[in-house]
Amino acid sequence: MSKTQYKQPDYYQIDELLTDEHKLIRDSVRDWVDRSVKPIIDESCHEHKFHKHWSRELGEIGAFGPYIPEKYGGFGLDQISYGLIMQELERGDSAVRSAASVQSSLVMYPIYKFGSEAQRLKYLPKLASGEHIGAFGLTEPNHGSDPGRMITRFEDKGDHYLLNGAKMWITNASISDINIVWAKDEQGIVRGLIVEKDFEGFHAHETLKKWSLRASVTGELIFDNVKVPKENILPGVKGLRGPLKCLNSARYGIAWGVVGAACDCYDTALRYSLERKQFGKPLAAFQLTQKKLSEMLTEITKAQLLVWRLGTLRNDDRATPSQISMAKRNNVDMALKIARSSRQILGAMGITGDFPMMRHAMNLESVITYEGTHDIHLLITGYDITGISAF
Ligand code: TGC
Ligand code: FAD
Repeated sequence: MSKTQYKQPDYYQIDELLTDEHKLIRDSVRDWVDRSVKPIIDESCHEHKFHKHWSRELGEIGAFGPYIPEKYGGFGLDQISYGLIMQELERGDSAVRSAASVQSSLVMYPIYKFGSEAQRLKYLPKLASGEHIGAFGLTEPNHGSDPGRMITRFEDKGDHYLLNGAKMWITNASISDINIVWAKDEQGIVRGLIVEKDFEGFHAHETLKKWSLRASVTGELIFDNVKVPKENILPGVKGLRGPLKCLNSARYGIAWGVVGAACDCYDTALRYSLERKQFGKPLAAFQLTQKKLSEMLTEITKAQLLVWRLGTLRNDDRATPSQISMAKRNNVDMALKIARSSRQILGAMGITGDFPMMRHAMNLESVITYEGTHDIHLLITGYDITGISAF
């Protein structure tokens, strides 16, 4: 089956809700994925490799900071456009969407929202073009779901800050040029610091042997008495709500992205089931196959409507963090179930790299954990409903 046969499911004609510009953006990212990701992604995963040329190309197609104003190298697009870009990238692979999520929502967004004008002008254009890669350090070896208890600290040494601690499971860790590092000051208040890769005392190591997101670089950031210039603190935010606001943007992108992975799995399974015959009939003729396909399409359609509505709320700056949590949780779970179910439709062929299901399923095991686990997002909804924190 050729990649160009891909037909995105659109059972409720959601395309009619998109503008011509949205469709143009989506189609151009889809073309890039078909040209630059699909042909090499299986090999990249086997080799545990994120291709450097992807970064420059992601910059060229507008996937880095699509909603950041053009003045800073971004594209000034709306939130639906951002979502559509993430959807197309994750149809290729979650690792490619991760690269764009981290760069856009976890590195460019905090510099744009909380940075000084000098920081914006210095860092954003090179991040937008893909010349520089960014990373976001919140999680620590002993603090994942509870980042408020982080132990990474910095002291005021008069003409600079002195940073000590470590961050773990950080996307882009060993390939990043700049890192947004969340650390506590001497009063225990969380602040954001921009740590450049050449600062003395800063080390990064890649975490290898992952069975998930193999085409993404994940690693550790270590700060051993790192001297951070005072102008590198993000002046516009104090407290845990700083990193959590960045996560709202990234979680929103994930809620869209995983729809792309689910559509890729569904589309592949549908076409395979129409071609492959057993007992003298196409697999698609069996009721049990039709049940699987019907349930997949129903769940994809619900997920598509959820993110479209969330995008319109975000365009009006009205989406709440809890609404974003609900969409992230629902859509990742939906995509993971579809990856597994569609894999079964292909029988033994489904476990090979000739088809995308196993790769998507393995990736989605990370996606259901990072940016807040499945259960943490459920507790966020529970808190919102009841007013009682059950963390
Ligand atoms: P809590 O006391 O509830 O809140 C502390 C302050 O933050 C505010 N807040 C938010 N603000 C904006 N957006 C949100 N989503 C917010 N959630 C909370 C809150 O109002 C409060 O503000 P203030 O001004 O009153 O101080 O904090 P808590 O310690 O009880 O924890 C809350 C919890 C569990 C929801 C939160 O910490 C959480 O979301 N945990 C999950 C951690 C997580 O998502 N980590 C992600 C790391 S980055 C990552 O995974 C990148 S993967 C990248 C990729 O490759 O794509
Ligand atoms: P833990 O917090 O130890 O949780 C373990 C289990 O306990 C989970 O099932 C969780 O749901 C459950 N649990 C925890 N607390 C509660 C509770 N109160 N009630 C009920 N259940 C609970 N982080 C970054 O900062 N930057 C990155 O770029 C980044 N990239 C990542 C890339 C990958 C590939 C992965 C896998 C992770 C990445 N992370 C990153 C880290 C990620 O955000 C954390 O793994 C995640 O927040 C969960 O933390 P943890 O792994 O320490 O699990």
